[in-house]
Amino acid sequence: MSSNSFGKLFTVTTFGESHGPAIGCVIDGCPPGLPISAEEFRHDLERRATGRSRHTSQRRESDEIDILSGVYEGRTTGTPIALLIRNTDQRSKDYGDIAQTFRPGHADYTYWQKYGIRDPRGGGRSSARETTMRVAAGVVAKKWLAERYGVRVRAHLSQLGEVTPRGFDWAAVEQNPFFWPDAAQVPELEKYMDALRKSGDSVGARVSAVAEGVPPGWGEPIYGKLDGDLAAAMMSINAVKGVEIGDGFAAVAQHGSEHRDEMGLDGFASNHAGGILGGISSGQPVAVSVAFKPTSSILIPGHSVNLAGEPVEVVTKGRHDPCVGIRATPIVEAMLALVLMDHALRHRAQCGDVGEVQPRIA
Ligand code: EPS
Repeated sequence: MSSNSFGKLFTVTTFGESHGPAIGCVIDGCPPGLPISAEEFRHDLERRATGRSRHTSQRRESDEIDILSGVYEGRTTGTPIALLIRNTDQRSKDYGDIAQTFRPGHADYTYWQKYGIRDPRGGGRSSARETTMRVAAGVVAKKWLAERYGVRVRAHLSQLGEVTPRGFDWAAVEQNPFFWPDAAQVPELEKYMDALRKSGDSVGARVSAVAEGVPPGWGEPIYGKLDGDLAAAMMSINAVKGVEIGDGFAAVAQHGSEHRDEMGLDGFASNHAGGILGGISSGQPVAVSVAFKPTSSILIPGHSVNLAGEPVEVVTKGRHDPCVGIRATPIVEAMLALVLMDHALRHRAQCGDVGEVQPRIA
């Protein structure tokens, strides 16, 4: 299997399967001198992890990270940073039936068609378990972006099924298991998720992320546009079916007079563009939102075929997420940070001598 690496100058390669002995990543191209410790990964890994609330998969991994290389006396050395997490709570017998068939709506079928062999245990390489290492790499990127440029990357759930936030407060987001920006709605979401779980079904979600403090100039037209790379990064997350930058698909029904972000010497009057013009950051917050499909591993029986080419009924048992979008909030954040860090380094490499150009309005 190829294409397990991501980024041009800040490169992340992940490896490992959901029920294999370990998962890991190698981060190459990190500038030297960034202070980082194993402890610093804990917070974001916990935010993404399974088994931290009743609304997610109940698999319990400790997600203890081991820094194998690239860090000396608490600082990055500029050499590859290798990170490893051992899998400790695999329950492969849940996948006994699935090994012989294909879950409708799952990568089971396409992996089989492509490779002619697959590791069905926990979804193998197609499992959301892989996203653990994206979040780990994102910790490094977020820290470097914050220290070097003052960039702050945050995300929240912006839709769960049909439910949308009525109010908005960043302070609420980290105070509930849904990363939801309106604390008053949390009991409603709990009820919604409890009923969904009982029904054995799953539901989709939307995650919105913002990076504040991104300077103008990041992004490489034509084929390395910042929004193009963001779209690819977000689409590479398991279960993602749509990505919007700024107003995204709402722009279809807008007029130019409405969509354009008018400029004055004190800044932009709006941010319909999501902080990117012509594939280059404008200096406004970079805003991206991501659609997650309802997961296919559900208890509702569905039609499929088995390896013998016979029609079968599939029911997926095990410890699955009724809404994988909830845990995806830190993953979207991480992917945004990874793309920005890669582009920050790419911008420095080609245009580092350009310096600050006037007028600078945001
Ligand atoms: C997943 C199925 C479940 C989740 C897993 C993602 O795995 P299992 O059936 O082995 O419990 O727990 O998520 C993680 C382990 C994780 O760390 O994100 C899937 O099918 O994608």
